[in-house]
Amino acid sequence: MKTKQFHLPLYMIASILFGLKTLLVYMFIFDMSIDNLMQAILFFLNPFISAFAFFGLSIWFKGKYQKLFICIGAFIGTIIVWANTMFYRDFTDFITIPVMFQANNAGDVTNSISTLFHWTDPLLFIDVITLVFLSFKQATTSYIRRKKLSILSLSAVMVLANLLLAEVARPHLYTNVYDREDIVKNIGLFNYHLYDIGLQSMTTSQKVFADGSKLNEIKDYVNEHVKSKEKSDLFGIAEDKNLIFVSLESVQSFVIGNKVNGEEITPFLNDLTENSYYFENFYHQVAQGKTSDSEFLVGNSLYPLPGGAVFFVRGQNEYHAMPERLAEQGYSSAVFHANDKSFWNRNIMYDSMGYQKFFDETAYEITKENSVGWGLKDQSFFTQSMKYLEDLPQPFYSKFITLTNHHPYGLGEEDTSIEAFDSESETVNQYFQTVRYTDEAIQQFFKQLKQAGLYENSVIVLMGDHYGISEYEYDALGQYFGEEIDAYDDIQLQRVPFFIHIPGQEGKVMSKISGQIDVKPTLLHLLGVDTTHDIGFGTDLFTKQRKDFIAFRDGSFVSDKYVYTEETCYERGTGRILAEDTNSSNPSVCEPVKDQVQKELDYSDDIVYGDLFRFYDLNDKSE
Ligand code: GP9
Ligand code: MN
Repeated sequence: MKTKQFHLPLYMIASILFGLKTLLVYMFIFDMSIDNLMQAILFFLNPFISAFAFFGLSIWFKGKYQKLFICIGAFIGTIIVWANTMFYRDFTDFITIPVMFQANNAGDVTNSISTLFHWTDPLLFIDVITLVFLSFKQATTSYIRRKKLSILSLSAVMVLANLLLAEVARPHLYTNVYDREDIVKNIGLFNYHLYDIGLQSMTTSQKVFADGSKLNEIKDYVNEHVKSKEKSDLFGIAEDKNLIFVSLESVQSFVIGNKVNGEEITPFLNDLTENSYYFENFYHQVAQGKTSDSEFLVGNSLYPLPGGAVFFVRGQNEYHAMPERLAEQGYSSAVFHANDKSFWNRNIMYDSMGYQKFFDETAYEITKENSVGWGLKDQSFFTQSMKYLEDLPQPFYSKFITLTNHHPYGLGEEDTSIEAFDSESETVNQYFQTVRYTDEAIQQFFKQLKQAGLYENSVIVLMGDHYGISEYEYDALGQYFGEEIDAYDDIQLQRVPFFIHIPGQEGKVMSKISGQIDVKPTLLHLLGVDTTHDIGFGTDLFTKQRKDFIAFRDGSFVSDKYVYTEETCYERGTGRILAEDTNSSNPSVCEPVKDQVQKELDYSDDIVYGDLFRFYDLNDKSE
């Protein structure tokens, strides 16, 4: 009986093992930068503090229930860590509550999940197995129960100290959140999840208490800082023409005009830059909602949300989206996308945005032969779409969303036209081949439009929806570029192609910075639609006087002169560091823009969370 005294109590063993495991995940899976000494200390300690605070609770239970609490707790905790590692590999981000409710997407991501799974993942459960084993072996730990109040106080003090010191390591951590990584590395993964739960409940109550009063302030801001005062020369140039918009899955700008193994990656798109308006510094601005966020930006000229996909979180709001605005001008509208209609909650959100038709996977004949990866191959997708497109009442606004160039970028040999790249990452290697496939699919679609007699009378817009190669693959992508990819390069890599092809017009390469937020006013103006009363945060890209920054959801931005990311201000073009303002007492030239970016993101969130367009009648010109 005496030896029992030397036993480390099970909750202590659990805290050490679980803490250590979480720390290893921080170090080897999550790519988190350490900004200062305090942060380094918290980074190493917070996994143990959280684990101790949690497993310490076990001593409030008696006998075998203590062990049960510890084992089940460790198991559930491990599932949470594991889910985050899988999610991180794809999104370089942490799970949020709204993302979890996107469960309908689960079926479709199984393919990706199997590639995101790593053979080392089962090792995450070693501590759980050890704890179960020790529970059977170790004598009862109930003698510890006498200490329960001291353990509880110690936990509370440690957690509180962690939360307070985090504010020292990263000032305004809780009030000015733009990067979930900041929260995780300072207060830990589990506290982050608790924080997220609190945040989500707050935003839900925001809608309940919202009224329209904020809209006037937002409208004044938009009129003063966002909208151009004059019309562009191209206003109305495509009046009454059909608008054919193609969302190019995961296509980034770096492939345009570039080669792999000596061969052009996108020969058709390269040629298209010669006779289209091609925006070479156009940035995607999506957050966790990926493709759906890009659709949201384009449709509304509003920013996506800081957590979760707005398609899910606010799928039933009132919007004044492109299809609705165009319907007022007599346009019909349709979306073509050969996937499950509920993916990204599209069926619900498309109604809210005013799309009249949605040709989802049930509209297509999908066989083993004509599909790969996520489903129907793009070439068959376009071919099968033609009959529906030809039947649409004209003028129409149609949106096509491609799918083949989606992570993990698998393609059968019969569809592969160029050699894979040679690096340590299969994802990167195959990416070039599936991008080429998309290029060929677009070329074929142009031909089909000409054959159907639709080409001449349409404006064709092509846009990359978001990045295809995540940060997780930057070592391999760096091999392609022949240099390491740093934070500045990362922002440059968020450029996606944007083409406006107006048959009969020469076009031009446009170099000024631009982004998905600008698409709605730009296209509506080309079609001659007045947007004086619209509220949005983008500018017509053909006007001279324009807002001079592109904001990203995490608060970083690109402006004409500067690039601001990861709390560092760079000179745009050279990448020279101008200031590393990890604390606010060291202001930099980026500061004024940074404040405006935050203001705009907040205004956009006010509109979306508060569902403020409920209170705004676009057609009541007295507003
Ligand atoms: C799914 C497709 C891909 O329908 O749009 O979505 P993503 O994973 O890129 O957001
Ligand atoms: Mn996508």
